[in-house]
Amino acid sequence: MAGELGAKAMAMIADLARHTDEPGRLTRLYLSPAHQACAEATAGLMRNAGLAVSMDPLGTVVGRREGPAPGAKTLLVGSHIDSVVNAGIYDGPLGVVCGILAADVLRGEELPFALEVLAFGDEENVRFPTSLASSSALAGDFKPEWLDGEDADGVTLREALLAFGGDPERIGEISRDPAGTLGYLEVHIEQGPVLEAKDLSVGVVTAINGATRSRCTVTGMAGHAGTVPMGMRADALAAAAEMVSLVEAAGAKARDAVATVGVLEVSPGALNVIPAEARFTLDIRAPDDAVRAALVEEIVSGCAAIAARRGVGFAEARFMDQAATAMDESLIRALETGAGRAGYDAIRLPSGAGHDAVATARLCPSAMLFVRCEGGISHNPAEAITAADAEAAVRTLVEAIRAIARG
Ligand code: HGY
Ligand code: MN
Ligand code: MN
Repeated sequence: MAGELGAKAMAMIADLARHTDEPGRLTRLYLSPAHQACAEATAGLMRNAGLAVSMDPLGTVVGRREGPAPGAKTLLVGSHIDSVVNAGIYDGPLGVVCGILAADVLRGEELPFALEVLAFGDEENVRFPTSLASSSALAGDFKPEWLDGEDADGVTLREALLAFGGDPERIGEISRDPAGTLGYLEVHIEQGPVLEAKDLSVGVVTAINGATRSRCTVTGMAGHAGTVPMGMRADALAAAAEMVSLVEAAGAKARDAVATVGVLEVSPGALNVIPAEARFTLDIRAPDDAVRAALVEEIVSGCAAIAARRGVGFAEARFMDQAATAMDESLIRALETGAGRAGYDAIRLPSGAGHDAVATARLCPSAMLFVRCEGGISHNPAEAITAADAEAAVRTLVEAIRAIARG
């Protein structure tokens, strides 16, 4: 049943969805003007919930409620406000909005810890070759070389961060003291079909699949499409096409794994020029790290063999190697208790998608609450949830925080 909290959540998410870099569809990449505007709007929502707001050197918006006494531990609640290209509006913002609404509900109640709501800016890692950069910084895992990574226009993360108002020199200040951090909770759409199939509003995540991501370059030789005989070509695109088929076949064969080429760019990109270069991305995931490592090896060596046979170059630049990450049992139980007290059944289920909780789990106990989404669709403007399920998420989160407070 949709109540006031569900309606508020849907309105807040719709409000944040207005901030896009591409009119007519939602694209909000890390450190873009739309990210800046969305961060400011998120700060306003946090202030309305009674939180003291700041922005950290990487652009994460932090809303903080102080603990009962100096030195009290901090419970972190959050998710991300960056998006993929032509995104849905719930992937990320749902978790930030649920955290803000929970803080608002709990405003008058004593808590034995401080509470922070975080809106991370680089979870999707679509713009720069990074790996959960903004949440990794909390765990002290920000890699300095990420600052030199470039986007499609050749802008470095450092340049974009300075233009955003961030501070590359103060990133070290973001890392948190594990001893002072109670844990991290993240509410997120399931991005899969399980909860809908079981007719459940919410579920609790057991573990998050491991992921490997790379940018690959195939180097051939430009030539005249009308004069170079087929057997004398170094066609970068034809080679890449064979590699893409290899990726799909290997992913389909491996146990519980997925392998995707999401981006393929060709240059010079003229119909009568034999392609000189093809650039594509690899995204390879599995719940079992050994299965993923073997699949990565099979794909990369397979691409190299295709390149050798065709007389083209092949280079793989890996920028993510995230191990599979188990969620914290005691926080899993707190979320289950929360769901029960809020009046919802919940199951445990794994996450095929990556999340900021992978990074925070290197800092503190972390756990995630999944929310049913229509058809399991995500990374697609058709992404949808109901106000009733948003209500279930906020109420479950509030009760889970109360359960943690009761110890
Ligand atoms: O790609 C993912 O798994 C997440 O949406 N960043
Ligand atoms: Mn997400
Ligand atoms: Mn996503």
